[in-house]
Amino acid sequence: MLVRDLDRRAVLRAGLAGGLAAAGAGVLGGCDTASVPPGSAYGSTSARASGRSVPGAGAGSLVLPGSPLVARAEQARFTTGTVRSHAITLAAGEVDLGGPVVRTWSYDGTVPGPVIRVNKGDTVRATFTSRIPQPTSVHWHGVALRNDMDGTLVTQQPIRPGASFTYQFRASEPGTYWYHPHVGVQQDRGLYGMLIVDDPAEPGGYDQEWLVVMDDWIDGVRGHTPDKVLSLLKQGMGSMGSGSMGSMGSGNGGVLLSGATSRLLGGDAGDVKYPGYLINGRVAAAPHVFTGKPGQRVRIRLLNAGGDTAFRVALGGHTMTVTHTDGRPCRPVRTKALLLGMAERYDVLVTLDDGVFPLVAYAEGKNATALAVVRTGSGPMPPATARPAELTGVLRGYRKLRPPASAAPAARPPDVVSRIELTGTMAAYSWGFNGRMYPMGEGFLGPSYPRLVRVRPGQRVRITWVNTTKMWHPMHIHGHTFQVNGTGPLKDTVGVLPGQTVTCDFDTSNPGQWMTHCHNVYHEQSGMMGVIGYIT
Ligand SMILES: [Cu+2]
Repeated sequence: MLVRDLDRRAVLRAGLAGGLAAAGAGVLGGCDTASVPPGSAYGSTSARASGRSVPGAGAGSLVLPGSPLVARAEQARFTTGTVRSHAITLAAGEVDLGGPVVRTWSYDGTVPGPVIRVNKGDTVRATFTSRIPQPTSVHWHGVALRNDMDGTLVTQQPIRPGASFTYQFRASEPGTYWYHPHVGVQQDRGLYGMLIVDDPAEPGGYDQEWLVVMDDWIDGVRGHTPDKVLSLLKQGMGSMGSGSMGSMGSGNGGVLLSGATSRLLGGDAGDVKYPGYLINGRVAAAPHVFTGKPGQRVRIRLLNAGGDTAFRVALGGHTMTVTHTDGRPCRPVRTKALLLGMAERYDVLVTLDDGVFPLVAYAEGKNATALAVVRTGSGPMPPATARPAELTGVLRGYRKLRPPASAAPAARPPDVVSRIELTGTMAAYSWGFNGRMYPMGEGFLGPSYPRLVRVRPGQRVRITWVNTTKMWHPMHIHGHTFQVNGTGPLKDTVGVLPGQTVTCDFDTSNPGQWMTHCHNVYHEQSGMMGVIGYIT
């Protein structure tokens, strides 16, 4: 199996098993575990260091992206010395979604954007030249990379229209990642692509590999743009008039969604009614067709690149074996279907049967599907509306997913526990943490901005998300992999249902300033975002 042969040294290097965190105490200078004073953040942060009480000491100084600690952490990462260069242009223009032609923003004129693929330890050097009319940035979702290459507005100035920026970082951890802008709601246009970091030592055990990227689509359809959707949402769902739902393009009618519910999501399924749902940039009427031979084993890397839609995925006639959660190894779990919140990834293995099969992504609670097709033999194409029975066999929650012993972090009580309430309502569209909305309009945030959580290098941190809202939220932490609910899967994005409490444990082995936010792009851009700041 993949997991048995995982390179344990790589895991240690990432600090997942305490390796870099422990080593980092020396490298990074100091490991003061009782140093997060109450009141230093607007979350109810408390420090618990071996039962000691918290000193009311000073807050320390922030480790900013330009800090020597960031450069030193990069130097400590595994490297092959190989540099993989890419040049990508952000284009505004027409893209064919398999029939519908839309005007949108994309990387190199394709949706999804180019796949960036490197080996573990290679250096990614990607130059982005912007030909879109808004400032932008590129975030490398899930990668434990150097902080100044994280592509957020707390780590860099945005890339202006006409300008270029080169991201360069060591990709030291294998996995399924993706890249997208971290400015505004640009991600809900065509701006997303996959980053795959291969481990040459991993004995695949499969014959083929397929990439499956799901998306909800509205940009360029009948004059809609994600920016317009956001402004409609901010006017408040409470203002939504009745009787206008049927017609796209008349006022807010047809764009804002109410009454979409899903038991899997604990209630309200989403805010936006999309006119289309895509797999690999294609509508269901013109699906991408994967081909193979009966009996072949295929690794499928699944990504939900949507803005406001969870997808339930199944391959008709097949059972999937989950091998990776957000790019991290997990003990093999067999399931008929998987639910992916926005930004979540799963790698699965399937053994192909003989025939033609629908690979369906059901837009959870929204009564629509995206489609790809798997062909290994003769037979008619499945209908665009196919809904295989396997969709009902979905893996519920994260309880069955666990890392293998070789990848599990060493047990350790947290040094810092930060309880953060997810707050806000649909009616007011006032999403935030602990009742506070992130000040979106301020642009680049300097060191004076209050941090949601302050941590020091070498700590075990527990973030406890408490969802007080009536909606689910896929919560993402930049630059780190966390373990869900103590012994659960290793992830970087975790769905938190209404009323639920979910914990995320991670080691502070990657100094810098890291965004944490809901990956519903409209919630994020309405204020459900904050910064986890390293201090020394
Ligand atoms: Cu949210």
